[in-house]
Amino acid sequence: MEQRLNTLLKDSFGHDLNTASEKEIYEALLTLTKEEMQGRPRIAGKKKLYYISAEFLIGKLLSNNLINIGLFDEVSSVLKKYNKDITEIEAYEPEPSLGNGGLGRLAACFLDSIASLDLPGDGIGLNYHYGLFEQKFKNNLQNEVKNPWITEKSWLTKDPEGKFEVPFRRFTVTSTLYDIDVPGYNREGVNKLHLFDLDTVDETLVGDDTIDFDKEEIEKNLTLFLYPDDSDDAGRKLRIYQQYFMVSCGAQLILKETKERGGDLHRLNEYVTIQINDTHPSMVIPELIRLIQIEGFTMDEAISIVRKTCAYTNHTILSEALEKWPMDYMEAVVPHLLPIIRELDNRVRKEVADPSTYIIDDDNRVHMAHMDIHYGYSINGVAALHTEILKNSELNNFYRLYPGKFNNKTNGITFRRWLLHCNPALAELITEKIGDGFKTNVNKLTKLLEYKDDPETLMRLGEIKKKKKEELAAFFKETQDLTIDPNSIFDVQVKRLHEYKRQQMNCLYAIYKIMEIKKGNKPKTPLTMIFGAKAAPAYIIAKDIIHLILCLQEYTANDPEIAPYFRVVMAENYNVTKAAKIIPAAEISEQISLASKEASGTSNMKFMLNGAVTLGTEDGANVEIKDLVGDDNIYIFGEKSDTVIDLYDTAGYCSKDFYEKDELIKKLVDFIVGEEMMKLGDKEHLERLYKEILNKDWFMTLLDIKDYIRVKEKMLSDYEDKTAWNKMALVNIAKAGFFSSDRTIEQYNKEVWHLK
Ligand code: 26V
Repeated sequence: MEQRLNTLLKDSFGHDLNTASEKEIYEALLTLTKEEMQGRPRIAGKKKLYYISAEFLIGKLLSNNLINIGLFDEVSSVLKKYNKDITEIEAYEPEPSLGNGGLGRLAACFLDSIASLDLPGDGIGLNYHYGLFEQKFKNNLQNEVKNPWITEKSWLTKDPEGKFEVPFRRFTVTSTLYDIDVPGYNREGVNKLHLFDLDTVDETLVGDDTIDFDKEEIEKNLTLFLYPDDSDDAGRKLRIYQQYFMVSCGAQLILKETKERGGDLHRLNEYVTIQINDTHPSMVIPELIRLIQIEGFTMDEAISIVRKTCAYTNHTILSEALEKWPMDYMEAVVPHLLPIIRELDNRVRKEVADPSTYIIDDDNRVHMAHMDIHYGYSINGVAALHTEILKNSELNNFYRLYPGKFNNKTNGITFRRWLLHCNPALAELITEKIGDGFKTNVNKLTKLLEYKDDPETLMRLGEIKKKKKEELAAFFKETQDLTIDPNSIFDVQVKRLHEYKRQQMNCLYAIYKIMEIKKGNKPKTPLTMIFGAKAAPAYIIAKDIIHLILCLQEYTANDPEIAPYFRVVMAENYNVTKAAKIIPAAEISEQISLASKEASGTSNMKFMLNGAVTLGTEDGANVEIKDLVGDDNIYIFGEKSDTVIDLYDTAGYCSKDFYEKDELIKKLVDFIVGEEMMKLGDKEHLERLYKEILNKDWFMTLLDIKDYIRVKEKMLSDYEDKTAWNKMALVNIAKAGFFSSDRTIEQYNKEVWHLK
């Protein structure tokens, strides 16, 4: 290894491990790891999975790839010999910006697990040059700038087999394909993540420090950004261009590979299964039907083949996130799909009496999820409660038509990244206590329960947490010049910014804490509230909430009565890399969505695995966490999903009533536009947020705020008994095995894909 690295360094830079810079060492390791993976066989089998997704939030890959191919320890010790640290070397790797939140990170965890279970399955997505935006804070506001992540040397490898013609209404483009190898943990073979792109994309369309660009020139802009602004017609059409490009390339690749493997297209479903990750790739259904007809099949045959091949995962019940594309937009972009979509709709109309399930609605919009459900063979939710809500309310009309198609696959996370890599000291302690069997069989983690009353183990858990808190404090100092106290309680909410996730409710708690300290009720142990979140650039209220958090950050840092006891901080540009630093340092995991709205959540699982205790509503996978750890090891508050669904059905929630009837609530909400905040913040933003909460509050913050405060206060007072706290942490770690994405993938394979 040492010699190989030295040779690589010599050949590329004329250096060796003594003289090379950290960046050069990074590049040499990148080359070495890529070579190693390229020498490995493709995972094969008669039937192959294609996981199509608009997002793959893969994060940095160096350490994780080294862990999976079994070279991490060797590389680390060679580097150590030269006084280098692999984490510092990895700092030179840019984080690919190919996703937004949980949906994209889930796709990445799934790829890791699919390869680790030795199942043949590739990802199909797009190679966005500037990805999602990079978040920058200025004047306590979020600014968005482009996020160039593709450097000359990267994990991408051009694949000459990836040239496909994709026809649009007015022109045809030819794709280029980049691949990233996906190695399994302790496995011989690799799968691939295929990222399609266009050679004609022109990065100079986007200036420095902005995300604006000319939306008209599709051949130049198609793969510049993930989720380009869709607040105008051109933006919405661009999204259709992107989606069609992705699925047309994907479908052509799938048919080509199937034929190469000697597969008979009549029985495509015996060779291929396609998992549609949310509705962004839904056009793969009509596109495959189109392509199969070109192969000489009738419409009837093509439909029947595709119906047995595609499966759909639903990730949200929020109606604004369930895509419905106007027919005239589709006509303008992909007119050749319309006869097929109309035919699919006509067949539904002939068979089904219920108009609410039609694919094309009265306003001439195509409901992508409806197409998936009628013409896919499986539909799944991502946590037990979410699937029940789909079956019993949100998609009940479909469930009654196709009860057998509905199934649950509770999400999971890869323990390689979210334990072994991000918290090696914790992994070591676990190994010392129960052996390393848990690395390949996560259920063995429950053996840790034998140590739940062992003072030494509990103390060491506390020490590991403390170390991670110190590292995070140093990181905040270094990156944002923010001072936080590692002896304070770290209370963390990191996730996309959305009103249903209720970061604004957490802000109201911060205001409560400020008011209490001002009254003289100082906390025994200081508290640090840590946020991390990006808001969609056109989501005004979400950006107002960020503004409030940043104003609270400034206020708590500068008020001498508050600062020693309480701080609010917000990590800039929250991403996978930051998650790996923040989550292991967390003690309280905030999972406070309005019950019924968070399909699953996956950070809740990462926190649990790293020994944080959940403060949450009975929503998404929190419900399953609660069932596993028991009521004594989780803090639950708020109204349940049934009540919430009822309140929506009856329009029974009025935030103003809560505001007017409760003096405390009134004070908390008024603080947003009070003297302190107005001095630091922008009137327009703060007033808009204030009015939103007072007059609308669509996600019912004020419904749960009192119970939230009550339970959070109880949690903070329980923290004072460190041994009891560490015991809760231990139980959470021990019970986290269920949330391994290996378990999720095993279930997909057994119940949906049937690969090997
Ligand atoms: C997307 C958007 C985009 C435009 C603004 C409004 C809006 C609202 C919601 C969404 C969500 C899209 C789907 C999604 O990301 N779902 C997440 O999927 C995770 C993986 O299954 C799951 O853990 C999260 O609970 C779920 O929110």
